[in-house]
Amino acid sequence: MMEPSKTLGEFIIEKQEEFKYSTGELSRIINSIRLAAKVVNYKVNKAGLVDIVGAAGEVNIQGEDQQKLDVYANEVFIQTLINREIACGIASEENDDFITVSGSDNSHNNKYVILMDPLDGSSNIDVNVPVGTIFSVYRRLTPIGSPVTLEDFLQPGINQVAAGYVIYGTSTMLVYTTGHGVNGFTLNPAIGTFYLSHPNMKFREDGNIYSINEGNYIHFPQGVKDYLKYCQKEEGDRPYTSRYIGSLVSDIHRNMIKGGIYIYPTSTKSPNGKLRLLYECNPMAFITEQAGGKASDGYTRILELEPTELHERVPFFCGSKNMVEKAEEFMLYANEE
Ligand code: P6P
Repeated sequence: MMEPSKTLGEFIIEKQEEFKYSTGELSRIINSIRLAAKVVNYKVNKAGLVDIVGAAGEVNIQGEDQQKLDVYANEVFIQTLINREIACGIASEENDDFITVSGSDNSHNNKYVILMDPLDGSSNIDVNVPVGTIFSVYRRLTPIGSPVTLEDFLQPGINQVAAGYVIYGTSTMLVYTTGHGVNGFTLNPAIGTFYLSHPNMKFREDGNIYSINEGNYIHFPQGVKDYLKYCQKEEGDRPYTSRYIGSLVSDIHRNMIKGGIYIYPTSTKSPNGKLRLLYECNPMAFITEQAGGKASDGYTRILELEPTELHERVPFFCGSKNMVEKAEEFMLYANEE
């Protein structure tokens, strides 16, 4: 008989000793993400029933004020993290400034800062396209017992102690790393339990999928234009296939499984790119590297970039190692001309 898959809870207990800090802390971090993901999943999957649940900003038939789903998701993740007494600070795409969490005893004794994009790609909800939650976890730098400061959030990605994403798709998955590989858990909605469905996820070194919004082609840097022409040329295993969902978590999740590269470059419309370094690029880069892939801004490793602002944007090249390196070659060559 097939061995029943391990649950997320059993996996956390089994892997606890890999988390280099206190034993209970990783559990509390991932367990709070797990709970919030189930709550948000329920709401996201109901979103299509607008006339029953009501569209955002309207009052539904129960007379409840409808929140925008990304606002709702933000509140669920923030409150769940606060309740678990694990975070001393939280930063979110939905909040201009970071949130100081003093703890129930007002001691500021919690040790971790969590940065997140609570519902990335939320504009896709109305057209039933998968969306995601992205989270990134650091140990605070400033003394325990004092209020968290901006310095605790502006850490390079190499300092992350955990990172992951939830993808609300045809099935809901939680995929995360604590620096010892990447594992994916699929929710069984009938019983509300996540099961280990994708152990030790790996990016293929090569792939034939490129994910980029070619509608911005004329605004791209020359190196990106040259790389796209390379992808589309009849030679060897090319032309590659273009697949772009417009939902970062979905595009990277597919590329990790099938092999591929995701690019959001600078453009004249987005001179620093569109994606946020701290709570989109760094966590996805940590996961990508842990799965054997590569992530850069076209020149420099994402995880080594020194952040200067909470919501700063960077160009993002992420995916199969050989594909990212080929794209970086074109970026370098174009700069030398
Ligand atoms: P564009 C969603 O808004 C997002 O942040 C990512 O999830 C996605 O990959 C990208 O932006 C899509 O941006 O400009 O192609 O619509």
